[in-house]
Amino acid sequence: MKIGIVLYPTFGGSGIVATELGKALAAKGNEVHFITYSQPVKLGELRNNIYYHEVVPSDYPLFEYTPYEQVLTSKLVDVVKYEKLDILHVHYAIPHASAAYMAQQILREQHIEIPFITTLHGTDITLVGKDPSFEPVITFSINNSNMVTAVSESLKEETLDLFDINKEIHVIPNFISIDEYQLSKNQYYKKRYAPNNEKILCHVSNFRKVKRIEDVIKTYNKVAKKIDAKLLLVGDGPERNQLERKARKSEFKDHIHFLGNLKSTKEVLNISDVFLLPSSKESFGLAALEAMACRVPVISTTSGGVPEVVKHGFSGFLSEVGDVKEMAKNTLKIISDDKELEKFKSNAFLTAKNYDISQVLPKYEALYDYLIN
Ligand code: GMT
Repeated sequence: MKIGIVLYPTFGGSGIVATELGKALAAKGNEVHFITYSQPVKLGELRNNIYYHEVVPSDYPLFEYTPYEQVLTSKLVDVVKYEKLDILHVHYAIPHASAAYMAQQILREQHIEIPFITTLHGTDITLVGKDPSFEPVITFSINNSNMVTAVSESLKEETLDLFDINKEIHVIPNFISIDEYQLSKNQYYKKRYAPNNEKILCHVSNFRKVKRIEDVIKTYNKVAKKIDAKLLLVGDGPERNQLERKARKSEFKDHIHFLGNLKSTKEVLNISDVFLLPSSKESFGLAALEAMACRVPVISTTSGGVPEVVKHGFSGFLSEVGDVKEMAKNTLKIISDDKELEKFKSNAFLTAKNYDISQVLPKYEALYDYLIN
Protein backbone atom coordinates (compact mmCIF):
# COMPACT_ATOMS: atom_id res chain seq x y z
CA MET A 1 0.00 0.00 0.00
CA LYS A 2 1.03 3.63 -0.47
CA ILE A 3 -0.01 5.55 2.61
CA GLY A 4 0.16 9.30 3.30
CA ILE A 5 0.42 10.19 6.99
CA VAL A 6 -0.38 13.74 8.10
CA LEU A 7 0.74 14.68 11.60
CA TYR A 8 2.16 17.25 13.98
CA PRO A 9 5.91 16.65 13.94
CA THR A 10 6.63 17.74 17.53
CA PHE A 11 7.08 15.90 20.84
CA GLY A 12 3.28 15.56 21.36
CA GLY A 13 1.83 12.08 21.69
CA SER A 14 -0.18 12.27 18.46
CA GLY A 15 2.97 12.96 16.43
CA ILE A 16 4.85 10.15 18.14
CA VAL A 17 2.08 7.61 17.53
CA ALA A 18 1.72 8.69 13.88
CA THR A 19 5.49 8.48 13.29
CA GLU A 20 5.81 5.06 14.90
CA LEU A 21 2.81 3.80 12.94
CA GLY A 22 4.40 4.99 9.67
CA LYS A 23 7.75 3.39 10.56
CA ALA A 24 6.07 0.07 11.34
CA LEU A 25 4.03 0.14 8.12
CA ALA A 26 7.18 0.91 6.11
CA ALA A 27 9.03 -1.95 7.80
CA LYS A 28 6.27 -4.26 6.52
CA GLY A 29 6.91 -3.15 2.95
CA ASN A 30 4.33 -0.40 2.57
CA GLU A 31 5.39 2.92 1.07
CA VAL A 32 4.85 5.66 3.64
CA HIS A 33 4.79 9.40 2.93
CA PHE A 34 4.90 11.74 5.93
CA ILE A 35 3.40 15.15 5.19
CA THR A 36 3.94 17.96 7.69
CA TYR A 37 5.77 21.23 8.31
CA SER A 38 9.05 19.89 9.70
CA GLN A 39 10.71 16.53 10.00
CA PRO A 40 8.95 14.51 12.75
CA VAL A 41 11.19 14.35 15.84
CA LYS A 42 10.91 10.59 16.12
CA LEU A 43 11.52 9.87 12.45
CA GLY A 44 15.30 9.79 12.70
CA GLU A 45 17.15 9.29 9.48
CA LEU A 46 15.00 8.45 6.49
CA ARG A 47 14.91 4.76 5.73
CA ASN A 48 13.55 2.27 3.22
CA ASN A 49 10.01 2.98 2.05
CA ILE A 50 9.77 6.27 3.96
CA TYR A 51 9.42 9.67 2.31
CA TYR A 52 8.99 13.07 3.87
CA HIS A 53 7.20 15.99 2.21
CA GLU A 54 7.57 19.33 3.89
CA VAL A 55 4.68 21.78 3.90
CA VAL A 56 6.18 25.24 3.52
CA PRO A 57 3.68 28.06 4.01
CA SER A 58 4.38 31.30 2.19
CA ASP A 59 5.23 34.35 4.30
CA TYR A 60 3.78 36.86 1.86
CA PRO A 61 3.44 40.15 3.81
CA LEU A 62 -0.28 40.44 3.09
CA PHE A 63 -0.93 37.43 5.32
CA GLU A 64 -1.17 38.40 8.92
CA TYR A 65 -1.86 34.71 9.59
CA THR A 66 -0.12 32.24 7.30
CA PRO A 67 -2.77 30.01 5.65
CA TYR A 68 -1.24 26.66 6.64
CA GLU A 69 -4.37 24.62 5.91
CA GLN A 70 -4.48 25.71 2.25
CA VAL A 71 -0.80 24.99 1.70
CA LEU A 72 -1.23 21.60 3.35
CA THR A 73 -4.26 20.89 1.13
CA SER A 74 -2.28 21.73 -2.02
CA LYS A 75 0.58 19.55 -0.80
CA LEU A 76 -1.82 16.65 -0.20
CA VAL A 77 -3.23 17.00 -3.70
CA ASP A 78 0.27 17.06 -5.13
CA VAL A 79 1.59 14.07 -3.16
CA VAL A 80 -1.52 11.90 -3.68
CA LYS A 81 -1.45 12.59 -7.41
CA TYR A 82 2.23 12.21 -8.16
CA GLU A 83 3.12 9.50 -5.64
CA LYS A 84 -0.10 7.66 -6.48
CA LEU A 85 -1.13 7.19 -2.85
CA ASP A 86 -3.87 4.70 -1.97
CA ILE A 87 -4.98 6.28 1.29
CA LEU A 88 -4.41 9.24 3.63
CA HIS A 89 -4.30 8.83 7.39
CA VAL A 90 -4.55 12.13 9.25
CA HIS A 91 -3.71 12.43 12.92
CA TYR A 92 -5.39 15.20 14.90
CA ALA A 93 -8.60 16.71 13.58
CA ILE A 94 -7.50 20.32 13.23
CA PRO A 95 -6.67 21.27 10.51
CA HIS A 96 -5.64 17.90 9.10
CA ALA A 97 -9.08 16.36 8.64
CA SER A 98 -10.54 19.40 6.91
CA ALA A 99 -7.47 19.72 4.68
CA ALA A 100 -7.79 16.04 3.73
CA TYR A 101 -11.48 16.52 2.92
CA MET A 102 -10.71 19.51 0.69
CA ALA A 103 -7.89 17.61 -1.05
CA GLN A 104 -10.28 14.72 -1.64
CA GLN A 105 -12.80 17.03 -3.31
CA ILE A 106 -10.14 18.65 -5.52
CA LEU A 107 -8.81 15.26 -6.58
CA ARG A 108 -12.31 13.96 -7.30
CA GLU A 109 -12.70 16.68 -9.93
CA GLN A 110 -9.58 15.24 -11.50
CA HIS A 111 -11.08 11.71 -11.37
CA ILE A 112 -8.75 10.55 -8.58
CA GLU A 113 -10.38 8.90 -5.54
CA ILE A 114 -8.47 9.04 -2.25
CA PRO A 115 -10.07 7.79 0.98
CA PHE A 116 -8.93 9.26 4.30
CA ILE A 117 -8.98 8.12 7.91
CA THR A 118 -9.03 10.62 10.75
CA THR A 119 -7.57 9.62 14.11
CA LEU A 120 -8.70 11.70 17.07
CA HIS A 121 -6.06 12.03 19.76
CA GLY A 122 -7.56 14.07 22.55
CA THR A 123 -6.75 17.73 22.76
CA ASP A 124 -8.17 18.16 19.25
CA ILE A 125 -11.53 17.26 20.83
CA THR A 126 -11.33 17.96 24.55
CA LEU A 127 -9.46 21.30 24.53
CA VAL A 128 -9.17 22.89 21.10
CA GLY A 129 -12.23 21.19 19.68
CA LYS A 130 -14.50 22.50 22.43
CA ASP A 131 -13.79 26.04 21.28
CA PRO A 132 -16.97 27.17 19.46
CA SER A 133 -14.86 28.76 16.73
CA PHE A 134 -13.68 25.31 15.64
CA GLU A 135 -16.80 23.26 16.34
CA PRO A 136 -18.56 23.40 12.91
CA VAL A 137 -15.35 22.49 11.05
CA ILE A 138 -14.58 19.62 13.41
CA THR A 139 -18.11 18.21 13.26
CA PHE A 140 -18.11 18.44 9.47
CA SER A 141 -14.68 16.91 8.97
CA ILE A 142 -15.35 14.03 11.36
CA ASN A 143 -18.68 13.27 9.68
CA ASN A 144 -17.06 13.44 6.25
CA SER A 145 -13.99 11.35 6.98
CA ASN A 146 -14.20 7.93 5.35
CA MET A 147 -13.29 6.35 8.65
CA VAL A 148 -12.75 7.78 12.14
CA THR A 149 -10.75 6.30 14.99
CA ALA A 150 -10.22 7.47 18.57
CA VAL A 151 -7.41 6.38 20.88
CA SER A 152 -9.69 5.41 23.79
CA GLU A 153 -13.30 4.61 24.64
CA SER A 154 -13.36 7.70 26.80
CA LEU A 155 -12.33 9.94 23.89
CA LYS A 156 -14.95 8.31 21.68
CA GLU A 157 -17.67 8.99 24.27
CA GLU A 158 -16.51 12.55 24.75
CA THR A 159 -16.51 13.18 21.00
CA LEU A 160 -20.07 11.85 20.74
CA ASP A 161 -21.10 14.06 23.68
CA LEU A 162 -19.52 17.25 22.38
CA PHE A 163 -20.26 17.07 18.66
CA ASP A 164 -23.19 16.09 16.50
CA ILE A 165 -21.55 12.97 15.05
CA ASN A 166 -23.27 10.63 12.62
CA LYS A 167 -20.22 8.53 11.88
CA GLU A 168 -19.07 5.35 13.60
CA ILE A 169 -15.94 5.93 15.69
CA HIS A 170 -13.62 2.92 15.95
CA VAL A 171 -11.47 2.73 19.07
CA ILE A 172 -7.88 1.76 18.35
CA PRO A 173 -5.63 2.29 21.36
CA ASN A 174 -2.17 3.80 21.15
CA PHE A 175 0.77 1.43 21.09
CA ILE A 176 4.51 1.13 21.67
CA SER A 177 7.21 -1.14 20.26
CA ILE A 178 7.93 -2.76 23.57
CA ASP A 179 11.33 -4.17 22.53
CA GLU A 180 12.60 -0.68 21.75
CA TYR A 181 12.09 0.42 25.36
CA GLN A 182 14.29 -2.24 26.90
CA LEU A 183 17.79 -1.22 28.03
CA SER A 184 20.13 -3.69 29.65
CA LYS A 185 22.98 -1.36 30.62
CA ASN A 186 21.84 1.88 32.14
CA GLN A 187 23.85 2.21 35.32
CA TYR A 188 25.62 5.35 34.17
CA TYR A 189 22.40 7.37 34.38
CA LYS A 190 21.32 5.76 37.61
CA LYS A 191 24.60 6.70 39.31
CA ARG A 192 24.47 10.20 37.90
CA TYR A 193 21.05 11.06 39.32
CA ALA A 194 20.80 8.71 42.30
CA PRO A 195 24.37 8.04 43.48
CA ASN A 196 23.17 6.62 46.80
CA ASN A 197 20.51 4.44 45.27
CA GLU A 198 17.75 6.90 46.03
CA LYS A 199 14.36 6.18 44.50
CA ILE A 200 13.65 8.09 41.28
CA LEU A 201 10.29 9.71 40.50
CA CYS A 202 9.84 10.88 36.95
CA HIS A 203 7.51 12.92 34.76
CA VAL A 204 7.54 13.39 30.97
CA SER A 205 5.30 15.83 29.13
CA ASN A 206 5.01 18.95 27.01
CA PHE A 207 4.65 21.11 30.15
CA ARG A 208 1.19 22.41 29.38
CA LYS A 209 -1.35 23.42 32.05
CA VAL A 210 -3.42 20.29 31.46
CA LYS A 211 -0.53 18.18 32.82
CA ARG A 212 -0.74 19.81 36.31
CA ILE A 213 3.01 19.49 36.86
CA GLU A 214 2.62 21.50 40.02
CA ASP A 215 1.00 18.37 41.44
CA VAL A 216 4.08 16.40 40.43
CA ILE A 217 6.22 18.71 42.55
CA LYS A 218 3.74 18.71 45.44
CA THR A 219 3.55 14.91 45.40
CA TYR A 220 7.32 14.63 45.22
CA ASN A 221 7.80 17.03 48.17
CA LYS A 222 5.52 14.88 50.30
CA VAL A 223 7.31 11.69 49.29
CA ALA A 224 10.79 13.17 49.80
CA LYS A 225 9.86 14.02 53.40
CA LYS A 226 9.55 10.28 54.09
CA ILE A 227 12.10 8.64 51.85
CA ASP A 228 15.27 9.65 49.95
CA ALA A 229 14.11 10.31 46.43
CA LYS A 230 14.96 12.30 43.33
CA LEU A 231 12.62 13.89 40.82
CA LEU A 232 13.42 13.99 37.09
CA LEU A 233 11.25 16.14 34.84
CA VAL A 234 11.59 15.60 31.11
CA GLY A 235 10.13 17.93 28.48
CA ASP A 236 9.55 21.57 27.89
CA GLY A 237 6.68 23.93 27.30
CA PRO A 238 4.79 26.99 28.46
CA GLU A 239 4.65 26.04 32.14
CA ARG A 240 8.33 25.26 32.60
CA ASN A 241 9.60 28.66 33.79
CA GLN A 242 7.12 29.11 36.58
CA LEU A 243 7.53 25.47 37.64
CA GLU A 244 11.28 25.87 37.89
CA ARG A 245 10.72 28.89 40.11
CA LYS A 246 8.37 26.82 42.32
CA ALA A 247 10.82 23.92 42.45
CA ARG A 248 13.60 26.26 43.60
CA LYS A 249 11.52 27.03 46.68
CA SER A 250 11.27 23.36 47.65
CA GLU A 251 13.38 22.18 50.57
CA PHE A 252 14.44 19.36 48.22
CA LYS A 253 15.37 21.69 45.34
CA ASP A 254 18.78 20.11 44.85
CA HIS A 255 17.09 16.79 44.13
CA ILE A 256 14.76 18.08 41.42
CA HIS A 257 16.18 18.08 37.88
CA PHE A 258 14.59 19.62 34.80
CA LEU A 259 16.13 17.77 31.86
CA GLY A 260 14.36 19.56 28.98
CA ASN A 261 13.23 17.86 25.79
CA LEU A 262 14.95 14.55 25.10
CA LYS A 263 14.68 12.77 21.76
CA SER A 264 14.65 9.50 23.63
CA THR A 265 13.08 9.07 27.07
CA LYS A 266 13.85 5.40 27.66
CA GLU A 267 17.20 6.14 29.35
CA VAL A 268 15.43 8.16 32.05
CA LEU A 269 12.41 5.87 32.29
CA ASN A 270 14.58 2.80 32.70
CA ILE A 271 16.15 4.19 35.88
CA SER A 272 12.86 5.45 37.33
CA ASP A 273 10.80 3.80 40.05
CA VAL A 274 7.52 5.66 39.66
CA PHE A 275 6.05 7.77 36.86
CA LEU A 276 3.85 10.71 37.88
CA LEU A 277 1.14 11.90 35.49
CA PRO A 278 -1.40 13.98 37.44
CA SER A 279 -3.13 15.47 34.35
CA SER A 280 -6.55 17.04 34.58
CA LYS A 281 -7.34 15.47 31.21
CA GLU A 282 -5.63 12.69 29.29
CA SER A 283 -7.42 10.95 26.45
CA PHE A 284 -5.01 8.04 26.63
CA GLY A 285 -1.69 8.85 28.33
CA LEU A 286 0.96 7.61 25.92
CA ALA A 287 3.65 8.82 28.33
CA ALA A 288 2.26 6.47 30.99
CA LEU A 289 2.34 3.58 28.54
CA GLU A 290 5.96 4.34 27.64
CA ALA A 291 6.80 4.33 31.34
CA MET A 292 5.10 0.96 31.87
CA ALA A 293 6.99 -0.44 28.86
CA CYS A 294 10.14 0.38 30.89
CA ARG A 295 8.66 -1.40 33.95
CA VAL A 296 7.73 1.80 35.74
CA PRO A 297 4.42 1.87 37.65
CA VAL A 298 2.25 4.95 37.17
CA ILE A 299 0.62 7.35 39.61
CA SER A 300 -2.04 9.21 37.68
CA THR A 301 -5.62 10.45 37.76
CA THR A 302 -8.98 8.95 36.90
CA SER A 303 -9.39 11.47 34.09
CA GLY A 304 -10.26 10.56 30.50
CA GLY A 305 -8.79 7.36 29.12
CA VAL A 306 -6.12 6.79 31.78
CA PRO A 307 -8.17 4.12 33.63
CA GLU A 308 -8.32 2.15 30.36
CA VAL A 309 -4.51 2.06 30.24
CA VAL A 310 -3.26 2.00 33.84
CA LYS A 311 -4.83 -0.71 36.01
CA HIS A 312 -5.53 0.79 39.44
CA GLY A 313 -3.84 -1.21 42.20
CA PHE A 314 -2.02 -3.38 39.65
CA SER A 315 0.23 -1.32 37.39
CA GLY A 316 -0.09 1.85 39.46
CA PHE A 317 -2.71 3.92 41.27
CA LEU A 318 -5.27 6.47 40.09
CA SER A 319 -6.63 9.34 42.20
CA GLU A 320 -9.06 12.19 41.74
CA VAL A 321 -7.48 15.14 39.91
CA GLY A 322 -5.58 17.29 42.43
CA ASP A 323 -5.52 14.76 45.28
CA VAL A 324 -1.77 15.04 45.84
CA LYS A 325 -2.07 13.65 49.36
CA GLU A 326 -3.35 10.36 48.01
CA MET A 327 -0.87 10.38 45.13
CA ALA A 328 2.00 10.74 47.60
CA LYS A 329 0.54 7.99 49.83
CA ASN A 330 0.25 5.66 46.83
CA THR A 331 3.76 6.47 45.62
CA LEU A 332 5.11 5.60 49.04
CA LYS A 333 3.06 2.38 49.05
CA ILE A 334 4.95 1.34 45.91
CA ILE A 335 8.49 2.50 46.66
CA SER A 336 8.81 1.94 50.41
CA ASP A 337 9.01 -1.79 50.10
CA ASP A 338 11.31 -3.37 47.50
CA LYS A 339 9.13 -6.46 47.13
CA GLU A 340 6.08 -4.31 46.46
CA LEU A 341 8.06 -2.20 44.00
CA GLU A 342 9.17 -5.31 42.10
CA LYS A 343 5.58 -6.53 41.95
CA PHE A 344 4.32 -3.23 40.55
CA LYS A 345 7.22 -3.05 38.10
CA SER A 346 6.43 -6.43 36.58
CA ASN A 347 2.70 -5.66 36.56
CA ALA A 348 3.42 -2.42 34.70
CA PHE A 349 5.36 -4.36 32.10
CA LEU A 350 2.56 -6.93 31.77
CA THR A 351 0.06 -4.12 31.20
CA ALA A 352 2.29 -2.48 28.58
CA LYS A 353 2.62 -5.76 26.68
CA ASN A 354 -1.08 -5.54 25.79
CA TYR A 355 -0.27 -2.42 23.79
CA ASP A 356 2.64 -3.72 21.79
CA ILE A 357 2.57 -2.63 18.18
CA SER A 358 2.16 -6.24 17.10
CA GLN A 359 -1.32 -6.20 18.70
CA VAL A 360 -2.42 -2.83 17.36
CA LEU A 361 -0.94 -2.49 13.86
CA PRO A 362 -3.27 -5.13 12.32
CA LYS A 363 -6.27 -3.04 13.43
CA TYR A 364 -5.11 -0.07 11.34
CA GLU A 365 -4.13 -2.35 8.45
CA ALA A 366 -7.64 -3.84 8.43
CA LEU A 367 -9.17 -0.37 8.13
CA TYR A 368 -6.81 0.56 5.28
CA ASP A 369 -7.63 -2.69 3.44
CA TYR A 370 -11.32 -2.14 3.87
CA LEU A 371 -11.22 1.43 2.52
CA ILE A 372 -8.89 0.73 -0.37
CA ASN A 373 -10.71 -2.35 -1.54
O1 GMT B 1 -0.85 15.62 25.73
C1 GMT B 1 -0.68 16.53 24.94
O2 GMT B 1 -0.77 17.70 25.27
C2 GMT B 1 -0.32 16.21 23.51
C3 GMT B 1 -1.45 15.52 22.83
C4 GMT B 1 -1.17 15.41 21.34
O3 GMT B 1 -2.09 15.75 20.64
O4 GMT B 1 -0.13 15.01 20.89
O5 GMT B 1 -1.63 14.24 23.39
C5 GMT B 1 -2.88 13.62 23.19
O6 GMT B 1 -2.67 12.54 22.30
C6 GMT B 1 -1.84 11.49 22.82
C7 GMT B 1 -1.64 10.44 21.74
O7 GMT B 1 -2.84 9.88 21.34
C8 GMT B 1 -2.50 10.91 24.09
O8 GMT B 1 -1.71 9.86 24.60
C9 GMT B 1 -2.65 12.02 25.13
O9 GMT B 1 -3.33 11.49 26.25
C10 GMT B 1 -3.44 13.17 24.55
N1 GMT B 1 -3.40 14.30 25.48
C11 GMT B 1 -4.47 14.74 26.13
O10 GMT B 1 -5.56 14.23 26.03
C12 GMT B 1 -4.23 15.89 27.04
